[in-house]
Amino acid sequence: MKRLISLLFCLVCIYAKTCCDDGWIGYKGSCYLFGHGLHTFTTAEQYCRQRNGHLVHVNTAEENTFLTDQMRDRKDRAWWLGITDEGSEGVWYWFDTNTLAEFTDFHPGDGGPHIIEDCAVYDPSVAYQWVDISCEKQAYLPLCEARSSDCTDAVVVG
Ligand SMILES: [Ca+2]
Ligand SMILES: [Ca+2]
Repeated sequence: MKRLISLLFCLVCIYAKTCCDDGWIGYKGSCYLFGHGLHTFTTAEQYCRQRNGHLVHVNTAEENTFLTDQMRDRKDRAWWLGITDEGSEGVWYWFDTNTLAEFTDFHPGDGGPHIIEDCAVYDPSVAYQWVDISCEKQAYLPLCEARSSDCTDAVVVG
């Protein structure tokens, strides 16, 4: 009986893990939205904020792989990352937390001290590695991330 109860509880937990708004995809405590429209960095970030998120903040290689797998299913499109080296050339900070990027996946030759390229996108032409680019270029899609809602915490209890 105890096992049955815990099984039922776990089913609830698994369901709870994907607590994301419609259209968002859940993965390990975050929700992701592959948005629409061609944006600059600033308007892409606004797009995400209007939906209670921010441009994607990639914490780990695992998260990056999850995202690039998703992108491969969405044709050859390029997506903004929430990252900038505006403050110090070649030193990349996450825009949502203003913290140094410990994980990056720049294509070789990209991500260096390029003065007019202070933002970055996932580029399908280089297998979705990151390419630095002008923040003003109105040519890329918004990829948003938000924390999944509190019900995820129930997983820890289980
Ligand atoms: Ca993240
Ligand atoms: Ca730069």
